[in-house]
Amino acid sequence: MSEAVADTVAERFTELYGAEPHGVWAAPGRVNLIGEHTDYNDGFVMPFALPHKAVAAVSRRADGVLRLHSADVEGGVTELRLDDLSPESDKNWTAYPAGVVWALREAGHPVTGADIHLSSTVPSGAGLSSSAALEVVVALALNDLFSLDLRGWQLARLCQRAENVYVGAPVGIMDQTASACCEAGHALFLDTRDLSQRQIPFDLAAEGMRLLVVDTQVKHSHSEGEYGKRRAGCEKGAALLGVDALRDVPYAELDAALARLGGEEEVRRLVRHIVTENERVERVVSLLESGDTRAIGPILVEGHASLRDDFRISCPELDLVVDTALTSGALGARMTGGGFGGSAIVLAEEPDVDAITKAVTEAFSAAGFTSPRVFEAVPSAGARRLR
Ligand code: GAF
Repeated sequence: MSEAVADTVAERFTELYGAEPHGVWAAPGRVNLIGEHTDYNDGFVMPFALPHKAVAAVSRRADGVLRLHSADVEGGVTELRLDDLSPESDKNWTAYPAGVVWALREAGHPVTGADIHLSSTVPSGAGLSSSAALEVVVALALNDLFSLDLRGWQLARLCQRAENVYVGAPVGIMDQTASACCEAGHALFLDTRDLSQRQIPFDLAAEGMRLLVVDTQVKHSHSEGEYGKRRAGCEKGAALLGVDALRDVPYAELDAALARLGGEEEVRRLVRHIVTENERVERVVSLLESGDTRAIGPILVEGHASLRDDFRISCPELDLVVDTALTSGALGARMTGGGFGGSAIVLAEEPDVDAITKAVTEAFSAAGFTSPRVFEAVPSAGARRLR
């Protein structure tokens, strides 16, 4: 399948730039199974890669010019000079690939220019990391073409810097690491403090289950203020508690920590979410490792309640997916990703999938919401060279 996509993207590159690309690369979007908003608190996350991916045909240039084109956006080729790249100067999609080039050069890597044509099947604004996929595919291509010899986690760090500084979105490290490092058939247990990783086998089909993604079609953006406010609130909580990051508050000491926060009600809620969410990730990992996959369902539901009530980043559409899926027999469900819209995940027995999909679709229609997009998420490969 990858090869056909690679050929199509390479052919379009050749039409645009008049020569064949030096190579074609892919980087996927992700869903996060559990561990939400923990990544900028040095905590635990557990994403897996989607089959949906950004594909880039790329050639090296030596003249300090960057040319960018996307099959997914109206408009022609954008031409930029590397010396002119500057943070937060670009509010278009081009800021993602240009930001990666900027971050690589700023870190001292000898990138001298490139022609890039991109095409992505990761839905944008759906909480499925379409931005990280764009960043990582460009980073991996340039890593190969300029022989930079950077590892997946190093590329992820550079992509995060591109997004934080160049694009101006204060995101954590989960999405870029997921796109760069996930493996097919596995979820990635990632410690975002030191980026240590464990690939956890996650083959639901073999156990008669499915994981559905329900894209509510409510668009979100992390450069808008609410994500940054949550992040600032967590940092305030860590400062008030005298720790480097909320990761350092042990679950067993949560009550004492909350008591110390006194009247800081908003901060207390954020702290409670982060500390309990880290503990939920650890529980999910140990259940999956002991083969008790069905038992993760209720933990997903706990996670959703915490995001809805304590972190306050759900929305009526996400809550409706979770409530309807659960009353229709799902094993578990929760919002996934940054929140304020985007997607939910639903863990279900295979025979229940159609009934759950129908119930959610009908509930959306009855509520007057835009019809959701429902698809099965199969843990897929991370970033790689296609040709
Ligand atoms: C977004 C961010 F990009 C991630 O870094 C992470 O914080 C996530 O929201 C919430 O878990 O996807």
